[in-house]
Amino acid sequence: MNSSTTTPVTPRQQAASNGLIRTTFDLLESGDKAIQLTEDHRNVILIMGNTGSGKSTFTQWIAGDNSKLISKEVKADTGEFIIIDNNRISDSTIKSKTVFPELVVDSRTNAAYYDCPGFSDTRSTSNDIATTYFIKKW
Ligand SMILES: Nc1nc2c(ncn2[C@@H]2O[C@H](COP(=O)(O)OP(=O)(O)OP(=O)(O)O)[C@@H](O)[C@H]2O)c(=O)[nH]1
Ligand SMILES: [Mg+2]
Repeated sequence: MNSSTTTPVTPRQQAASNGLIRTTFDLLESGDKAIQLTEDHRNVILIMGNTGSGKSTFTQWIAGDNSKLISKEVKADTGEFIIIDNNRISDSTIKSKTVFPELVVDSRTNAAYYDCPGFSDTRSTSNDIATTYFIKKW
């Protein structure tokens, strides 16, 4: 029998994959507690897309409290502005922001939106797994 096809796992690789599994389960556990389920809305709108594409900004604009949206100049005298809310919207760095789907209800129309975390999360594989899991679950 040829045993040369199997490569033994080093203790370092084992520790890394244990860490990944732990982080993933921690995220799934905290998401299950953090996500607000809504019994009041039979139809919800999922806002999905790549990370940094503007999902949180769009959700805040269409359904949230617009008074929290602030225009901020990226660098002095460049004329480049970004939209911030000091909470849900990312600050134009490449870091992903939204962790779990967040329920935003439009107080005027009562429409319910879930602002989802982005695909191709820049944080970690664990975040990508959690994103896929929560979007499928809800
Ligand atoms: N110029 C411009 N910038 C935008 C627009 N929408 C969002 N941004 C900026 O893009 C960046 C990312 O926006 P977010 O709304 O946080 O993106 P996201 O899709 O929710 O990102 P994740 O939660 O990380 O998946 C922020 O700096 C926003 O200010 C837009 O229509 N035009
Ligand atoms: Mg977001």
